[in-house]
Amino acid sequence: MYLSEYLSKNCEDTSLNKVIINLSIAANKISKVIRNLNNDINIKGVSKTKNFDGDIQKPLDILSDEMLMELMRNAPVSGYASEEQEGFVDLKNDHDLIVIADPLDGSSNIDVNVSIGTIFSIMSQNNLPLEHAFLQKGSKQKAAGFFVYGPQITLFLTFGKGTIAFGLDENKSEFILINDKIKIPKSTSEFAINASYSRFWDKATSNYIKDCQEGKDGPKGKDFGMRWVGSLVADASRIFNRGGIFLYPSDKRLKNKQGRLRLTYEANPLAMLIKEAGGKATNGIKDILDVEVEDIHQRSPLIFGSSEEVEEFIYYSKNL
Ligand code: AHM
Ligand code: MG
Repeated sequence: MYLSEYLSKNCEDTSLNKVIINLSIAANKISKVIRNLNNDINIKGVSKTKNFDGDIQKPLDILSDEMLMELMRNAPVSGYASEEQEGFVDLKNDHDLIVIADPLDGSSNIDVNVSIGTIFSIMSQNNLPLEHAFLQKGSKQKAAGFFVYGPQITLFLTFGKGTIAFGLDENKSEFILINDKIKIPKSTSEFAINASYSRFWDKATSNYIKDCQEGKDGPKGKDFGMRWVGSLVADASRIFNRGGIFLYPSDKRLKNKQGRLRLTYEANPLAMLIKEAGGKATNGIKDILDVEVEDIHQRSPLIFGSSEEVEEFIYYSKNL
């Protein structure tokens, strides 16, 4: 079943449907630019600029942001915000929905041909001025999802009735239903963390990972494997498919004191998808969806995945 048909059968909110369809059109366009080496934008070594926060912006980051914004202008959306722009864009209309996006997550992986993606979060403006609407908690999201530009182009989507996966049929330029009820296994023996930062970790993370590594010989009593792509959408796809726990905790580096990943366009959409698939997402203390938002670009620790293992990490955080 195609995405449009699925939405019209299962989601009564026609405005929301239109926004999701336009996001899928943007993703289809972005994926084509990524895959086509015969264009200036994709050639290695083209100049890189920095965004307002000092992150390297590749031409593809900027192009993806522009493509998304263009398609949001043609959807019932009143405001758009993204990782690539400091403030939000007021689309100057009376529509109710707002969209926050990470247009190209994991873009440091473009040159090495590893999966990257687009993450999005959709909320109602709820009659708030836009500057307040963008600071609503993750629990207010109406829909969330991410596209993965990998060997296959996939979409993980939720509009509050479970988490669903679609894959792109490139001949027809249509997303087709792959799985209408993703269920993340409760238990897992696979963790994902950038272990090169271990010297900066807090006690809870250090002890938790040490116990995973001790495997059968340690308190957890089972062996663990480790996977880390370094691209949130790719690590998350794996977890939606076969379970696991992903950890990007806060650490002692000055710029990572509040974590590295962004709350509004990385942690919140991931947390809604995870919850709808039976998993859990936390900052170590609080459910991600309940964390207060003070800034569009606020960072947050993010730990998510199989519920039993995430609960165990929370236990380590609260008891150390
Ligand atoms: P980006 O949004 O600037 O691409 O950064 C987000 C990425 C995630 O995809 C990934 O999980 C993380 O940053 C990797 O960080 P690190 O390079 O510190 O391991
Ligand atoms: Mg990102």
